[in-house]
Amino acid sequence: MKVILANPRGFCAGVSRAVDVVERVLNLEKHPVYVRHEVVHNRAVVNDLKQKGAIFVKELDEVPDHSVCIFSAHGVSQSVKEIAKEKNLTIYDATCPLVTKVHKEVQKASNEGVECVLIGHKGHPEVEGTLGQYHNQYAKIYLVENVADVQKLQVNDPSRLIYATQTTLSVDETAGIVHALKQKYPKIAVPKKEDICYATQNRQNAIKALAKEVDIVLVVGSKNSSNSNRLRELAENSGVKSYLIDDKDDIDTSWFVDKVSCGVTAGASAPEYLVQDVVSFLQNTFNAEISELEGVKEEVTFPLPRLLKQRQKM
Ligand code: 10D
Ligand code: SF4
Repeated sequence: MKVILANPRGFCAGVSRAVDVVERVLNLEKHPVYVRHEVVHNRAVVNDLKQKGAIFVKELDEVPDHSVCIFSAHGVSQSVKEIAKEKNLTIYDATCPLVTKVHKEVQKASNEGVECVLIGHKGHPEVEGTLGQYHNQYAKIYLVENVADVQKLQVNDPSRLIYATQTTLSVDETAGIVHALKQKYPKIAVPKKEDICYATQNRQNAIKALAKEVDIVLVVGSKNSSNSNRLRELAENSGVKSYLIDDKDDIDTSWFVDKVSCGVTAGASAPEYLVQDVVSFLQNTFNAEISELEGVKEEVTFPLPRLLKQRQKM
């Protein structure tokens, strides 16, 4: 069998930074380190950080007052920040700067009383955080998940309207939703820079190229990882059977009957060592020959949160 790896795949700059933040804070702080929500949606990453001492919680009411706490890469609402202040928590904010960029657009709209349509998945923590940037007595933020939601939508003032999106959506599906919004609200303002981030876009382009070359695709990523699910869907939409796996132990060898080529990629929150484990498994089981597609080189990096930089100098 042939195994072809997608490129780019795996960790994006926001995830690398968030994991780095947790590791550095664990080394720096003498007190227990709480993390609000899985810092990134990956079981292996979370288990590894738990082993190193991080205490993961769903909400801040599980965190004692005056503690040290990290916000996950997906970001938090303004009300979560207020609770953190009331509880006198020391916060290291691992929100990806590209999520913060979307937060700022939404805050600006809120301050100006411009209504906002957010495209995203209901209940996802990034969406909760972004919705929670909008607080205006007279104007609203609306969440739409698909074109049907756009058709049902009723805004107060179609002449003063913007849209924003979750950063990890399907580029193609979102284009369809944006098209429907523009048809219904011709004056809707477009974000200055795309909200779907570079890493999402690149990994989706890479899996599209990969799906043309293979007859089964494995996506390494956890079930709650939005961007990883989008990769699996994209491969399926290209007509290739695709599976989302946490690691090599999820592989069922019956998937490979009559298959001669297998593509492997990883979501933005899945570490490369899990991909390499999958590759070794395929090599050992099917005597597979390994190659990798060419892809765009990613050179994006983000600075550490200010408080962490300050405290590391002390
Ligand atoms: O579910 P998801 O794709 O938004 O998050 P995950 O933690 O899997 O990947 C990193 C993406 C982030 C933090 C959202 F920008
Ligand atoms: Fe940031 Fe994009 Fe990675 Fe999300 S997927 S953490 S927005 S770089």
